[in-house]
Amino acid sequence: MASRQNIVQRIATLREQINYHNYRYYVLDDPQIPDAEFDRLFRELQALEQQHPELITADSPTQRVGGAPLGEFKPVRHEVPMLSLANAFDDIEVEAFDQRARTRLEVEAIEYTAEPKLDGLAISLLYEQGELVRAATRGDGETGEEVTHNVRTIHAIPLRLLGKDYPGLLEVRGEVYMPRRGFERLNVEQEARGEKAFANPRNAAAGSLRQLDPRITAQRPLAFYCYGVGRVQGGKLPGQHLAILNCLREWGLPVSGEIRQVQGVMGCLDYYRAMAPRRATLPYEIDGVVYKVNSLAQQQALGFVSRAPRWAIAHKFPAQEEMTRVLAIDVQVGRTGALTPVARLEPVFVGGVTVTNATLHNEDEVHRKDVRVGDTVIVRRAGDVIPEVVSVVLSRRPAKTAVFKMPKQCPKCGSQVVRPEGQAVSRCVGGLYCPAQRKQAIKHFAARRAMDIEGLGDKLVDQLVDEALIHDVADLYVLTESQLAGLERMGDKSAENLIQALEKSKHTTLARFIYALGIREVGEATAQALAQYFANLKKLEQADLESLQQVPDVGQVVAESIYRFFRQAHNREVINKLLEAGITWPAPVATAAAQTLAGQTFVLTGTLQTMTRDEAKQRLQARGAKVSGSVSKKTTYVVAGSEAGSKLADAQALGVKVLSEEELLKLLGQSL
Ligand code: D41
Repeated sequence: MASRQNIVQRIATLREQINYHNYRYYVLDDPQIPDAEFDRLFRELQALEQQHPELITADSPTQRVGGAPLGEFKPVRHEVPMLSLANAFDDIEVEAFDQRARTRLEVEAIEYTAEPKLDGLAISLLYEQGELVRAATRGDGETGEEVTHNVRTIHAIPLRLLGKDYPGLLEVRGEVYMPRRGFERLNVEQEARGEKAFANPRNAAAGSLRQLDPRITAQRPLAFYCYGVGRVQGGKLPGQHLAILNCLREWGLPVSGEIRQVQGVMGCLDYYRAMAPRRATLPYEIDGVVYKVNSLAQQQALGFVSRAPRWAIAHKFPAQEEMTRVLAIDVQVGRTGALTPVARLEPVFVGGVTVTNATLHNEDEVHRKDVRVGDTVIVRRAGDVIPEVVSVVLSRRPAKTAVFKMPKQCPKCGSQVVRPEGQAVSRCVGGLYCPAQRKQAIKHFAARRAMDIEGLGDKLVDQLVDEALIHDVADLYVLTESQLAGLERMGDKSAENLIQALEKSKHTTLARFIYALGIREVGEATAQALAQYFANLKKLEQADLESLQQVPDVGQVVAESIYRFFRQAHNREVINKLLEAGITWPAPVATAAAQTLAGQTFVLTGTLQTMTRDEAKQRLQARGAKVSGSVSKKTTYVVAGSEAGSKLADAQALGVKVLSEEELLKLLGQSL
């Protein structure tokens, strides 16, 4: 058995190793061992501590989450006040800041540090003899709230400092933030739980630190960068800001890798201009950069005014969020018929551009945010993405507003709008007729595997529609050579060729024609199955949902899409025009089998020897039978193959006659 001395030693070694690897991972961003190895060390320590609870210390890496939820947050007075930062919104304000500082210091140029300004919340960490003993929010700078229990759960924050040469008492200051990816993941989880999504990473970070139950905070992807120190006793720190941060990093505290030493105000502005385009690609949100006088002696000489140092300033990026009013909510129709609600806004300057529209994504989004015409909303433009409405400022909602309703008719063509169950997107069923979908539909119609109209490329379709020479696919067949020859980049010869290609395309097959119609959910294979089953366009047009579902591989969704397509008068009109234009296909070769099984309903179960169930279904249907998925009193026969399951039992229970495969073949006029 291991001696107590050995166990004490092993626990100390494990803690040291875990702290070191945590440091490699969170501070240096350069892990040395795989996660699995780290987990192994961690579990070994956990096991030893469980066997020897008297050896557990508060700064052990296993002790990040512990204790019961708090009843309230205790106030903490900051002995050295946490100052605020003055803002500069343009170069001129930065130059004025530099000018004031140079005048006071009576120097030609000042050495600054430049660092990103994280959009999180400022906190203070108190280390005594290297051990984290207290964490507090900034509050009003004089008094904050104690959040030690929550801050301990943030893995980037060491519970114990590394090395030995840190001051006996060290107050570290920095920003707790939530990286973008963690924020996105958290919001997905929040919505899955039916809870409210956070409007931005800053709110998410603040909300996560303000939890009374640290177990909740522990599940939030929080991170931390330090940007300065407060109280320091029992040790000396260097005389430059950047050198101090480098010390903090060596003691295991995370410091941004983006901090630079720069010369004079030009150095500051260069840093700003280099950072601006990188803003969207950083793994965390920043709302500007911060310039600080590097020399502590100069900092001291400058002092502060009304709680803000004269030696530091935040140079803000243009705001990414602004408030404005919703003038209208329009619905746009996309290429595929998808309807997107868009908020028309009173023009507002956000993130460096004037925004007049913001997407509302889909019907559910509008209702979740409850955006209404007349509302004051917060709009956001992050990076280069499309501006979006973040939330409604409810306190500013005018008296009479109406809940948004998705139109029942397409705003472009008046066709029916449908939203399939379980889907977020509403669509116009206008298809061939809807102008928004027309170009797309015509391109599809002309495609090689559809009507195969040689020479009718995408650009030409765009031109023809834009010049109003065609409105639907049927118009293609009344185009004249002279109309075509008049188009840009179109010679007499190509016009003649296209007319010939159009003539040639009139001789097609029913399957190609059905595919060319561009019915949603109907690809080539389904078009072929439909052609084979119905053999005749009129029958397909008139088919009800039930008979559509009799076609192999056609389920409810596809059947509904086909059914709806043919219920649109416009679609039938276009089809008639096409037929009048002379589109033909050979009549079905095989004359339909005698409808010997008409009026009978079959259910197939188990494995058949001579054919698949799908083939059996097709052959039964070819003779006029219906094939159903479940057994009822209306079922004529259940055909049971080997390993037949519950359907066979259902048949026996309901007294439905059961057929063997041999008997089925006899009915089909064959033998085994
Ligand atoms: O990244 C930040 N949000 C940040 C905030 C930063 N990089 N540096 C900061 N420096 C200071 C001084 C100069 C006062 C030490 C700050 C803040 N203050 C600050 N954060 C919230 C209030 C003040």
